[in-house]
Parts: sequence; structure tokens; C-alpha cells
Amino acid sequence: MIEVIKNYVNGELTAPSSNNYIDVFEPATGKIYSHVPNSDDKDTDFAVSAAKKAFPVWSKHSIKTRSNYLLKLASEIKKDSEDLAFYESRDTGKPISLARRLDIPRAIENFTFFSDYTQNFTDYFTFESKDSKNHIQKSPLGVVACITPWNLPLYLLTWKIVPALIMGNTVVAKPSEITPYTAFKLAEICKRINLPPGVLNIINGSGDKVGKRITNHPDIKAISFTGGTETGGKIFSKASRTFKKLALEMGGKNPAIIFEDCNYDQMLETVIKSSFTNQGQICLCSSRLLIDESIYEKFKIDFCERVSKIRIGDPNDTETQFGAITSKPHFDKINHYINLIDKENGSILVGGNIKKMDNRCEKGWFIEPTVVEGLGIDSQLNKDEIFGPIVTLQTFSSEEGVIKLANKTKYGLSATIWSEDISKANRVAEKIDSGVIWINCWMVRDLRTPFGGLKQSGYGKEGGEDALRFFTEQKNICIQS
Ligand code: TXE
Repeated sequence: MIEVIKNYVNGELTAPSSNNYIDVFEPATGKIYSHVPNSDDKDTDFAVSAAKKAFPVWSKHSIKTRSNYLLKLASEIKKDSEDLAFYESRDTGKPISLARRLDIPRAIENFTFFSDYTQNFTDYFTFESKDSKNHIQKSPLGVVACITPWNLPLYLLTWKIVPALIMGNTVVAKPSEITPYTAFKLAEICKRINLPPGVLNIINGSGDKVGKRITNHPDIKAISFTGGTETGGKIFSKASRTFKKLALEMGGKNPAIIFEDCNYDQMLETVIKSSFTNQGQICLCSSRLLIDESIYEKFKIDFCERVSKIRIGDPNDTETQFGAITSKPHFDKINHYINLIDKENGSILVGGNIKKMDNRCEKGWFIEPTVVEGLGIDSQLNKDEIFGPIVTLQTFSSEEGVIKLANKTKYGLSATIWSEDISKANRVAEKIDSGVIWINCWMVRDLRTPFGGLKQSGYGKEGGEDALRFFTEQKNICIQS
């Protein structure tokens, strides 16, 4: 039976006013399993007005009170962890083991982290001089919007809504129409804990309708967005008309820089993960592997051998390491790049095929993890964000050379550097134009740190202090001494 997802507006689960829906597919089977509201301007405006109405009371609560509500949500998510992991895996095609290990625990941590982090938050500070006394007051913005993508649905939704809510804003959230299910379950949890109506509203639909209306709505004060650079650019240009605050987390083409003096086994193990976790559909995944030419042949053999052993399978199977591609259009996009490899004079070392599956998954969208060498620096495969299971190999022979190579992209999200010479690794890190750089590790996150890309990967930062600052406004009240 096809399940019907609802919007969550003003504390109620509601159908879209037009009664229009979008099909939601299970990537592992290629079959429709639910319908999500195809909301329009009227639905979006209703969500904004509910958020506006809830703001005066919610913003006057103490951080402690707001945090108590949010911790209740976290504890309900924890109770429902196993179900939520199943739903996330069904919606995205990721292995259930990954949803259990990463997506749901991190969603819970987003709540507990911001709750702890804001314990000692003060909403004012002062500057005194011989001429004046300045009282600086921090206040919530009002109604803010969070627009999120399909690769880490609940993880990224909670990463944005929690700091927004804890700072006293009310929220209109728009999950990806491709993977809306765990947001719907979060809405049910909000009802279960009696979150005051209008504080959080979850409005489903396409970017073209709901996303656009959010972007030009005069009562929305800020948008926190994660998604593609092209979409980020559209939001940037449209939102400027109403002078919204923006935090845009966008694409990446992340280098992994592998020096010959690295801890080889640790590097190999982690680079496999950084390349292919979530089928390569994490904005932080390594997609360009830059290898010291002195170890290139050895690395190539060892890496390809390991890649060929990655267990591709039904995401429901706990042994599966690598699942399906999240949507058919994205599957087509990745195949387009696979077809380009030959034309761009690259050679496929491993993978490069659609993976034919049996039984339940025979119509699913599976692509083998793919490793390519021999492509030019300016090839599309080395320039474009593919956001899938394709990595390219390139060699380097000097520190300056690899820095140049790493920076030869319009993106600047993340990079990893592998070397046991920490002063060299730090020297290189300083010269790499990326917002997040990992030395001898990957995806190790301290949520207090600023998170976000440089160049066309990011505009504004998330995390820790930056998230709190983003979701507040400051006012200076000056009295002459
Ligand atoms: O993302 P979109 P798409 C990259 C990746 C991928 C490409 C396109 O390369 O192939 O982006 O993916 C909403 N106004 N990433 O098209 O469109 C949309 O409904 C306002 C990188 O699926 O950016 C969804 O909720 N909102 C990435 C959200 O934006 C709009 C994660 C993201 O969708 C909108 C995902 C509009 N005009 C894709 N159009 C990362 N860096 O994490 C769409 N949306």
C-alpha cells in the first residue's frame, strides 16, 4: 500500500490544499512507495503565518525551556532509532548499517550538542569607554527557513532546525521531495511531545514551488540551505530582494592528497570510506585522489583490489556496505559521467557498470564503485561535482605541484591530507582553499568547529558559535557616559 505523507503546519498533519502529490521511490527497488505533498504558495504561506504567530511566545521562553522541548524530541528519536534507520535506508538507498551508525545517531547528537552548547549562552554583552556605555543585545530573527537535500535527510534537517529553534526562532523546514520520510516521522514525534503549534513547520514539495516561495517570502528572515551549487546560486540571487540572511552549503570536488610518507594501511582503509561511503553521495567525500608518484603503482593495485571487494547489496541487508543511488535522475547523471570516461581518454580500473541485482532489487538503481585514471586536469570528470561513486586518480611529484592540483577547482569544501610529517601536512593544509581539511582522518567532526566551504562550495558557516550567530540578530544600545 502506498503511504501518504503529510505536511506539518501549525501543529497539525495536513494535506496540501491542491491535493497534489509527488511520487516517492525506494531506490533499491525503483518502485513508488509513498506520495509526498506537492505543496504550493498557499501551503507555504500558511506555514509561514503559523510560524509567525508562534514566534512571540516561543522567542520569550528561556533557552532552558526551549532546550527541554528539543531534548524531548531527541529522546523520542532515540526510542524510534531502529525504525528511523530503516526509513532512512529505504528512502535514500543507503545501507541500513550506515543509517544506524551515522544518520540517526548524528541527528540525536545535533539536539544534545546544541542543548549543551547553549547552556551558558548570554543574550547580551557590554562595551564601556570613557565616552559611552554600549549594551549589545542578541535576539532571534523571527521566522527562518531550512532547506535540505536528499543525501543525509534527518541528519542535515536537524543540524539546521535545532540551532534555529534553540535560539528562539520559529522554523519553516523544507525537506528534499526525494527523501521526505524521516522528516514526516519527526513531525509525528513533534505532535507526540506537544511541541507548541507553529514552532516547527515542515512543508513538503518541489524546489520550484515551495523552495522558490520560501526564497521570496517577505516574512522569512533567513535561509539555511544545503544542496547543489546551482540551486544555492538561485537562492542567493532571489533572496537578495528581501535581504535575507543566508548560509549556503553547496557542492564539492574534494581532493585526497596522499604523500608517500603516510601511514599506508590507515590511509588505504580511510580513503576507501572517504570515496564510497553513502555511494559517494556525501558532499565531503573524496572524489579526486592525488597520489605521490613514487607510490602510485602500489596504491593503484591495493586500492582497486579493496574497491572490487566492497559488498554491494540490498540496503536492508546488514552485511551490505554499498547500496543504491538515491534517485533516477541522479543515477542517470552518474551514468552520463561514466559514458564520458572513454571520450575523455580515461581508463576504468574498477567498476564503471550499472550493477544488475536480483530479486527485490532487480529494478533498483545500483552503480558499481568506479575508479578511473588517465584523465586530463581539465576533463569534466575532474572538474564537475558528480556526487556519486566515481573517483579519479592523478599523480604528483612535488608539494607545490599537488597544492596547485588540489586547488584547481571552483569548489572548496573539504580536503584530506595523508602524511606522517605533520609539519608538511600543516604547511600544505594552509595553502589548500577548502573550508574543512582533515589530516590523516576523514569525517571526524567536533560540532563546535565552523563548518562550510570556500569558493563556490559555501557562503557563511554552520556549526558551534557560527550557527548561533547566524540565527540571531544583534542590536547596540548606546548611552553617553
Ligand atoms: O539538489 P538541489 P539536487 C549536488 C549534487 C547533485 C546536485 C543536484 O551534485 O547532483 O546537487 O541535486 C531544494 N529554490 N548536491 O537537484 O536541487 C530541493 O527541493 C529553493 C550536493 O537534488 O540543490 C531540495 O530540498 N530550493 C549536496 C534542496 O533544494 C530549491 C546535496 C536541495 O536540492 C530550489 C545534494 C529552488 N529554486 C545535492 N530548487 C551537498 N553539497 O550536500 C531545489 N530546491
